[in-house]
Amino acid sequence: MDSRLYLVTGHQFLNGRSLESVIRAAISGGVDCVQLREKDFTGRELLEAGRLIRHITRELHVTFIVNDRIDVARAVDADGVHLGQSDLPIQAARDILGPGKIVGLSTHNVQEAMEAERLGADYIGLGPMRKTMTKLDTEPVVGPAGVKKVREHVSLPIVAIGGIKEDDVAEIIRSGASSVAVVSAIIASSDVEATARRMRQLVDHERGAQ
Ligand code: TZP
Ligand code: MG
Repeated sequence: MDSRLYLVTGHQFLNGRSLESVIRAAISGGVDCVQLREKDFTGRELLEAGRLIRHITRELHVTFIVNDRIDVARAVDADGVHLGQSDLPIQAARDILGPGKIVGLSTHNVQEAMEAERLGADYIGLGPMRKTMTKLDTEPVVGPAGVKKVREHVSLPIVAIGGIKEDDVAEIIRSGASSVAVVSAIIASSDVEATARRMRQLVDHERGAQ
């Protein structure tokens, strides 16, 4: 899992644009991993969106991850799943998905991050970086300082998430994150491709300097 700019879906930000057009524009700008995360979709809606994203990401050679739903990930042959602390354990996901699939875990502190590494996660999500209106039931803000602390204890890829805007990217990557995950900053942008391109360039610039 060597993502640099990770897009998480949020249909509430589409504003009349199609999911397909927004995802294609984001990938053109430099998104290299797409996560399907739609908490209020039915199973059928998830399956339909998952098939669409699988089609696009396969064509464009981008990683495709499904949030929470291991069954949907398997049904659409996603590259992996992203699990929360209360979802099925990592090993159960591996048992269901079979070999070669990516399993990411949401973490919020050093202890959860170290446990994720011990349990064999492929990467960790870490957040929130800032307060965000996209997810209201978040843990306390971790911020770039939290990334730095976690980086001192784990060698897994760290995908920072939560309230990240363009101006935050450089500091977060400098603090030791491998990638930034974004919902609203890219999906709600009036120029998705240009925003993604600038964010990707910021990540590339800082990672090149590491
Ligand atoms: N997990 C922690 S914060 C968050 C998720 C899914 C939402 C991030 O959305 P945004 O719009 O990038 O703040
Ligand atoms: Mg979850």
